[in-house]
Amino acid sequence: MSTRELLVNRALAVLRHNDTGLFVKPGPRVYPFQWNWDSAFVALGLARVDAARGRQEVRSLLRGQWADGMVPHIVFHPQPVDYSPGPDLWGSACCPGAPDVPTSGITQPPLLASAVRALHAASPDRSFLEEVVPAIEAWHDWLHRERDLDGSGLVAILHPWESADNAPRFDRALERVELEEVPAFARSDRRHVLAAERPTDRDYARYLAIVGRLRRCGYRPTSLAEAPFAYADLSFNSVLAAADEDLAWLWTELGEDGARARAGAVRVRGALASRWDENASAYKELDLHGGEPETTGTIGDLLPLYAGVPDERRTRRLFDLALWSPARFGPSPDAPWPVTTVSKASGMFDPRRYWRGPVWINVNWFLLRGLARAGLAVEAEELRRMTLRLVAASGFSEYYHPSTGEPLGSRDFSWSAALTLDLMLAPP
Ligand code: 2M8
Repeated sequence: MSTRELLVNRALAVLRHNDTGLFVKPGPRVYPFQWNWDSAFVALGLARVDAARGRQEVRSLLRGQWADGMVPHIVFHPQPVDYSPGPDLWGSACCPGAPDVPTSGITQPPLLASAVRALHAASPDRSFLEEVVPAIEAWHDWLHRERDLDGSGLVAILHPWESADNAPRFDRALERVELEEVPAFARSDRRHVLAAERPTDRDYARYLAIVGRLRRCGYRPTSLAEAPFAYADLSFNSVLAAADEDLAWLWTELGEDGARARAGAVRVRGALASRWDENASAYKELDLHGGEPETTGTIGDLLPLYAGVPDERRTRRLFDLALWSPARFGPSPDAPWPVTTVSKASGMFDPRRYWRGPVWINVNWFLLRGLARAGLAVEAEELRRMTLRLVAASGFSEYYHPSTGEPLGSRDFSWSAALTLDLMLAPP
């Protein structure tokens, strides 16, 4: 068997092992329920090998959709596991419009339309589109309506769990969260992953305080000002812009014009473009309760690349001076595995701790897709090659140490396996 076939088989084995029959768990022990964007990544990978199973993944995620359109970040399908903080924290059963199955009350980057596009392109199925496209449109409408940021085109996230949990860009906003109402909590993640590779208890106290505040208003604050945490996250918005385009494409497959989704994409992309910072060669994030837009030294500052936002000149600059810069996110003699999720020039860079520095396969996937889309084919191919070398050497881990390539976090992580299938079988 060739090395290539071996890697494909190993990736398939991880997905099979994590498959509960109803959905694919993000990781075998740390993450035993259905997470939103994890399932979208899984469906993207399955599009390359088993589109029918990919469609099932989408259907089971949509069972968690709320009446107002939100697709939650976790769907707690009944599982015989001990996971904390779990469904009791969220209390979704008491919220108007929540589905029968318990879920969280917040959402995650809306990658689903892009996954459904990949499934349909690989294996067209009109009746599946008729079933899921209106549901996905309802979710996008909800985002543009409920999370609208002053008509700017951007949407806000209301919890770090809606994006890259403990990324340093959220630190200041989290500091302002009041702690009085934190319920007692246990952390099941600690049983499986070293504390040094996970968010701190201090972070968790704030995550739970935000949930407590949001829960009291049924997770639907009357305004963003009322939310304890509100952030114009560029990663989330970039995924939304690309997914709005993909949703418009899906509508055209159904013989409709997809005008609403297409207009959404134009608005988000325009707003992202206006965040360009020429000096930093990156885009500016915004903490809604805390001042002016600014670059944060986290990989989120570069994610508009995925949505095709920078023109050729800006893409070149972003690549040379930020993404591939050895002093910032790119490979360097000390940290040869790209791409770090926090700039090495930042005082916050921590090569082991979750979203504060390690390499993530999904981030590399977003970036190399963006490079390919912008016409930097050689650069995209280099990042693809190095990403595949990393998984071949270290397995399908949740994240990796940028110096040693050492696997960190959950082992046998589904989206790392699924995106490997996509990178090997459908290179951009
Ligand atoms: C991580 O988030 C969960 C909480 O939702 C956790 O830290 O326990 C994040 O990486 C998130 O993006 C991901 O969807 C989830 C499951 O892989 O894990």
